[in-house]
Amino acid sequence: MAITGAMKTIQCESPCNFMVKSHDEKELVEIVKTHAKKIHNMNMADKDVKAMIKAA
Ligand SMILES: [Cu+2]
Repeated sequence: MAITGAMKTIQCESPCNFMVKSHDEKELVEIVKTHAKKIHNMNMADKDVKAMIKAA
């Protein structure tokens, strides 16, 4: 079983304060894209989401 890299987080810039944490960047991107669409009616590109990723 391999743990790849450090924990990564994304926090929503809007006042909603939505926050996701994962080791899996792909999973992170999917969760944030779904959130952006559902809550903010925003279509985000993968690269836009990746630009928001921070190491936890
Ligand atoms: Cu949000």
